[in-house]
Amino acid sequence: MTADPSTRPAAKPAAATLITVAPTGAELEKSAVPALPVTLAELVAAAKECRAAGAAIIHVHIRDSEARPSLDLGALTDTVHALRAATDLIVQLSTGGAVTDSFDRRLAVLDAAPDGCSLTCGTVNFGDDVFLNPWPFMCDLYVATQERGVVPEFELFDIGQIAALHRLLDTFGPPHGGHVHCDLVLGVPGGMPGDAATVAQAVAALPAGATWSATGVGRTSLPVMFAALAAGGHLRVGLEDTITFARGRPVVSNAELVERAATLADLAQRPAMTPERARAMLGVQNRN
Ligand code: KMH
Ligand code: ZN
Repeated sequence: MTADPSTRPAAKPAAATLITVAPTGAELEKSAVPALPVTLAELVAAAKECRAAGAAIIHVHIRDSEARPSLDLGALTDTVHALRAATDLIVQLSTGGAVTDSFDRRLAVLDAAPDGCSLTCGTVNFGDDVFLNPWPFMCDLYVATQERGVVPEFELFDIGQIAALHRLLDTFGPPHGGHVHCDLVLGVPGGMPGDAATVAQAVAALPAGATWSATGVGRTSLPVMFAALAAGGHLRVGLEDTITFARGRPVVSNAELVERAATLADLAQRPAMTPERARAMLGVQNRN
């Protein structure tokens, strides 16, 4: 890693909270989680509700006609257009896809011309599976984002991936838009644990000037949310990561997770950020 955390200036706490909603993911079955938006109509409806509740970014995975995860380019392009027509949310497409997706198909996601995309900074055990992100693929994807003018969000599932992020920036320079924004994903079985100490450890290792959000998978959702707010970070919520609102009570909709995040952000005196303000922070171009 290039930066010694002890010599970096303390990050200025953000005055507002960027809320990202990850409504669908690639892992859950619609039959097991009926609230999961899997059609374009369901996704657009969820996006509108989540925007009204305080979200500024939507992290998108799509499903095919049988609700299976898909990276179909035509459908991704239609999805980007539909979300833009219906909301002013920043549209971030997943390049992680499902663990079974090939690198070529994951790279081709950028052809759908989203505002942003996820870029995971290393391979990680993912439950019983492996989520593959070898260094050459990371490089190809990063350079493609720079060439296409897509703003990457660096997904970090483990502390070691932060070293890979530093290496990427040192090798290829800053991202499109000029600003580094990361998403700490904690609590994945095989990744970093979802607790406050790990949030603090990860944040201390991030590149100077980077902004970050955090999401805790499953039962780590609330501890990670509180830790992120306490440490001046931003939030990601949604059914991709959390299907239980409280013990024994399934999540009813993505919007209720965004509402809860926005309420906590209000209490922390850092209310939800508008998409317009998020665009300025992240270096995402205005579409108009
Ligand atoms: N579905 C996971 C294998 C991303 O969207 O970039 C990967 C994932 C990360 O969800
Ligand atoms: Zn995802």
